[in-house]
Amino acid sequence: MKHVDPDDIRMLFSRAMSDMYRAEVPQYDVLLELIADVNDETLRRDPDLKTSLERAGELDRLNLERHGAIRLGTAQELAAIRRVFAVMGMHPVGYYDLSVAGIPVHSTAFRPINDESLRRSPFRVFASLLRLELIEDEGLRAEATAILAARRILTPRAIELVSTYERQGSLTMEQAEEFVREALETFRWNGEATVAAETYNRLNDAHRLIADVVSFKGPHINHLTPRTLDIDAAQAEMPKRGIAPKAVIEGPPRRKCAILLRQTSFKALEESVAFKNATGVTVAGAHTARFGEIEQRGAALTPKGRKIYDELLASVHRAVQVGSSGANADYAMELAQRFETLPDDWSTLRAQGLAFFRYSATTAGIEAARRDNLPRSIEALIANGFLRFDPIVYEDFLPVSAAGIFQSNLDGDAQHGYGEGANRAVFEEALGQPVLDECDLYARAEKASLDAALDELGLGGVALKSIV
Ligand code: OOG
Ligand code: NI
Repeated sequence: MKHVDPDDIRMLFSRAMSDMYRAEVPQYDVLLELIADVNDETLRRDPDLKTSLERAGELDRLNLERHGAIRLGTAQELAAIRRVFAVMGMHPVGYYDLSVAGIPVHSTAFRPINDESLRRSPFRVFASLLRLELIEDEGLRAEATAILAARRILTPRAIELVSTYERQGSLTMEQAEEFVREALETFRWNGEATVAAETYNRLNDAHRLIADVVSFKGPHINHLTPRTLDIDAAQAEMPKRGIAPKAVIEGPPRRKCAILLRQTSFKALEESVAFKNATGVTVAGAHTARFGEIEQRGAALTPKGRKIYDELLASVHRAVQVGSSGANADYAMELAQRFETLPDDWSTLRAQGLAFFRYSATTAGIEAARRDNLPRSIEALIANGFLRFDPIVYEDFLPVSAAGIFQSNLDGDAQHGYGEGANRAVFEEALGQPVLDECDLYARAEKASLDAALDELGLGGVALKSIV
């Protein structure tokens, strides 16, 4: 029997999620149209970009979503979801503590981890686990815990198919299609709250996010995020199409050499909810949680580069309070100015060891190798045009940006200060395995590309002067 590659299951799943979300959140459909228009216009203005995307096989999948996000209530749910995503070749990478930003969750990203899988379908899910221990009111905490303990977020058939996958090591096409249909049910919006309006209100008063996680049947997908080639243009275009964007674009400023991740979103929409009161009578209410986001990705930074990024960003945040009236233009200016100290050309970023790169042998290099005419250092190979390097795309998230995305959809909410800091060990125990280290993955991809390129040049195993 023919077995399906996890990459193909992920592709099926992300398409199904997209169709479902477009039907559920009409503004998201408008956002997708906007993105497609901005991308078309950017490609028209920049034929070189078009050629390079074409060469990389990126053009066809340009307007596909790159990520989504969910919020889970318990350790058991997180562990179960890990098994679901594993079927689709998505593994937990990175740990993000958001409690420092006043958000009672910690998170990871389930994503493909090798080059080929990322190329085929880069879809990933930012998954947060609610930290009930951060609810101060003991009674409310106990109530929320009991509500969550009673719910089952996976369908019985989804659980069976996950076990089948684990037993067989793969699924047949028929099983894969059924798995995607069943898994989709976990993330579907359901406007029937599992709690009374009165309970919802108390949870909501503790934190909007707590109400969002605890009051419903499962972890509804709360946004999907397509890729844009020009996030500044997309941000400017949103109000023109009746979409209210968040105040500022998160992440680094616009640069010649794009780094890490820039993101913006539109404000969550109010959706009607049916609450059931104690006597079984339905009461109409509303909930705001679901939104749309866009992202533009750049190069992955090394720990050294990332440290500089974090420090520069922190200095911007100290100087300008985002969200205070009139501060948005100041913020953008401050950000651009402070980041001027970070080199903005690929050669310097590489030479200083600030970003990760993928190396490849050039045609000239392969010809020179045939004539046995190659220098014996990486730097000289590059200088002679025998070895080329391209930035490795950042595939992960940024905690400060994620906090900004969360917060833009919790507006009106008082700032919460949660004293307790990160608790990675608790998160990993809930998950049932350690999260993978993103820097490790980039470093390995870089090394593998360099080894392969040197092999191609006949220099494999030859002692060379090192890269940086
Ligand atoms: C997740 C917010 C973070 C991102 O892209 O950084 C996020 C959420 O709202 O659940 O999606
Ligand atoms: Ni997001």
